[in-house]
Amino acid sequence: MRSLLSLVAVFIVVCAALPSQTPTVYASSITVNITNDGLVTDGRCTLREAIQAVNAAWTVGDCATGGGYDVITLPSGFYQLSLDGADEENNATGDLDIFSTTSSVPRMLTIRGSGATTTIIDGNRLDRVFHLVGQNDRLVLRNLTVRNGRLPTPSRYGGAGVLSWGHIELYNVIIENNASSDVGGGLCIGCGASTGSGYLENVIIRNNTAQRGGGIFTNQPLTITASSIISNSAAVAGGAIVNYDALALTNVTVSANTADNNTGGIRHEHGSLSVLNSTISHNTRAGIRFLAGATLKNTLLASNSPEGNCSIFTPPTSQGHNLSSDTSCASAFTASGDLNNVDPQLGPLQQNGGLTPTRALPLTSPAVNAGTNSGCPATDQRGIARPQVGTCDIGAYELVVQRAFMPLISR
Ligand SMILES: [Ca+2]
Ligand SMILES: [Ca+2]
Ligand SMILES: [Ca+2]
Repeated sequence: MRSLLSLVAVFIVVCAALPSQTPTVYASSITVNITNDGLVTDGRCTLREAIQAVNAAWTVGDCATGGGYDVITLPSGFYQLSLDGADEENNATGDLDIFSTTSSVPRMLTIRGSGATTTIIDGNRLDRVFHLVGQNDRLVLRNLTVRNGRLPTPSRYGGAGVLSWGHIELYNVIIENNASSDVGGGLCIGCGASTGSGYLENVIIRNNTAQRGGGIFTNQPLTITASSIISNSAAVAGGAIVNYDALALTNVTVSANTADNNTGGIRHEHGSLSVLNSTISHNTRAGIRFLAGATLKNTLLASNSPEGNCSIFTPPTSQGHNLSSDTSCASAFTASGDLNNVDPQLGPLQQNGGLTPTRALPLTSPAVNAGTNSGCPATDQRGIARPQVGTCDIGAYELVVQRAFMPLISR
């Protein structure tokens, strides 16, 4: 026993000595083998038991022992939560609470599905779905869908799909059909705690609803790349996103979001906003409401109405080569390469290759080859290499010009 205790002590010292917040100690891999919800010793390992094993850093139910840098593997299937209950952080009922206490030693959990369309975690409209509670911890979700979380009363902090009080990373994830009666329909970073941060890559946030921030509400740093925030709605403002901290978008499509009061697209309330090679289009009210400092480059805003593409209270800084389909951005889009009142001829929101929906540019679009290569990302939202034909396009989509096939004519 003493040797075990000293081993544990050594482990803790080693962890504490690690320089970054990335734990490198690999502890265990837990494979869930039943789609049911529950905490019952019955020979099968549920998702809730697997998370409990990670939280306890020990054996719980019928799952492998957790602790350290854990990986939970979720085979393809429909995982529907069924233990009703709310406002508790111990993973007993309702939302799946990850790292229920805050530890001074950062921990990390990866939950890995088999694919965004094949591993589905359904909240059954009982409570939110995932809650990262540990403020120093990291949760990585890969290759899965989070849907049908529901927060019927504002006391539940917001974030009906996912609420993060620590650092969260999403890769190839769909967050859809979640409903918050407060803020953050799909995702909330820092709601109720003002801690945490987020990174999203190849993520689709769609059909989520809230009072403010239908898709996302964040009061902490958030970086989004190669993702689509689409068809979300807010009863008040910020159909796609409400931001209060440092928000950075690269190769992101924000489209078809709605708000009843103002700003169907992005309501930038406070902090900083950086937008690079993104497409903000076809949102109701306004595309972006600028209430704090922002920078835009190679970014396309189109058909946001009736308030226009830009709703300017604090003027944003153009870093050049932005395009607006109307004149609402003209006071700010005065840098080199900026285009105002120009129709980009966007295609419909659909799968155009890659993992997320986009709006394509036709060859005749004035956005094609109108960006700057300076600071242009290496690929577009779909993963197509940039630049094509020598110059980056404006927006999240880079047009690949196909050479016409010239048939050999035999004489
Ligand atoms: Ca909770
Ligand atoms: Ca819970
Ligand atoms: Ca190009």
